[in-house]
Amino acid sequence: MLSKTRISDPELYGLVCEELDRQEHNIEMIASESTAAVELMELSGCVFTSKTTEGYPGARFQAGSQVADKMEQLGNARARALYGAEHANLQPYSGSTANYGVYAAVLEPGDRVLGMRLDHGGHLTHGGSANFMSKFYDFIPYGLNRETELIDYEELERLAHERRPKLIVAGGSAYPRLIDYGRIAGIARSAGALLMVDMAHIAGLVAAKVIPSPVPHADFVTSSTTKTLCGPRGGMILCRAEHAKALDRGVFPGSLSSIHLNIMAAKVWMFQYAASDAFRATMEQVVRNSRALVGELTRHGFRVIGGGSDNHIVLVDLRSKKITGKLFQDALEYVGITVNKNMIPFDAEKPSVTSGVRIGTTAVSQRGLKEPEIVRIAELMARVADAPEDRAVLDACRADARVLIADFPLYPAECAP
Ligand code: DSN
Repeated sequence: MLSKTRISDPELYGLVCEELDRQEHNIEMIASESTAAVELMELSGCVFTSKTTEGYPGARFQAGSQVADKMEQLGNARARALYGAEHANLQPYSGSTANYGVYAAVLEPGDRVLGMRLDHGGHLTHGGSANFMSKFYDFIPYGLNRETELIDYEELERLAHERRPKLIVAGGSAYPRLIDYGRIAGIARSAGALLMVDMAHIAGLVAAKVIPSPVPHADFVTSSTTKTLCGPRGGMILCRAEHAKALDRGVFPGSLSSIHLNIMAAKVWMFQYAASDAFRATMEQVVRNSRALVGELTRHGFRVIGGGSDNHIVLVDLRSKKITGKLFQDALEYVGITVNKNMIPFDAEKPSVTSGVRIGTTAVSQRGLKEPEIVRIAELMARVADAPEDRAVLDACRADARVLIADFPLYPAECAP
């Protein structure tokens, strides 16, 4: 791969090599990341890149779209089969634009929407004040119960009945436990609201049937395709047949234009892979690794938000260690363990500092790391937390981290990009 770029743009080629080297030698634990299969990179750069098309199969705005039609139909069929969904739309460019597609399909300016607070584990596009959606719609936030650190379903129900939203949005980007979709669907029905579940983070675990699916409960299910689903950087939406027409209009022309057919091709491959036994085994290991990490971090004196993890996310409260999320993130990065600082519920720190970190187990599980390696990673994290500014300790941890990850190549030697 990149044999032409190496000649035509050595400077850029060098940066790609540098990034490959970084990924190869670091322990990547950003919860929204996965490692792209070689096929995903091949397909993301395939000839579909050159084709412009808008609209839907059989009703395009550009000629020459017959092959694109077949490809999109194949992908839609695979997505529907994988998730048991009545309708699929693979055109969104990302999880965020998937959410915009649903909003465009069902909301009018000023409509009310209930979404989980960003600082309690929701997402910017669920009503975050910095996101431009909040200028158009009347977002009302719900959050977590202070004691359990689980979704406060009573508050959600009360808000739904008092504020009568048109749409309830469930799901988030830093929620480590299962969500009771049946309960939220019941609340939505009783309040006359539609339900959208954003399963961006957990789409792979759902596909592998390792955790419960929101699809039977929700009117719309949105997702990015790059997190636990381990696909390309893109998005998708599933919905009930009754909403199919409105949804498709909400995506195109409602919120997006021409399709990224090359990325769509990679999604089509991803759906086939996500139906395989190998993928299921990886997803099972993702959850086992998260649970092992919870156990080990707790043993080392960290406090885990929500009392544990049912998915790929471990959200850690660092206050018992008397360090901030930023300091811990930066110290771990130096050591070669990549995580991100993250607000914890009712956090007193600023978003740029935070009292927590979010750790994800998808990419390390893809590389083959299992519980024994998680024990070693947790121990490294504990050593770093105890001396985050001691260069000698960090250097020793860095050496140990490199030894640990060296046994788990990122790509087989014969197909390294
Ligand atoms: N929402 C961001 C995250 O979860 O990291 C990006 O996808």
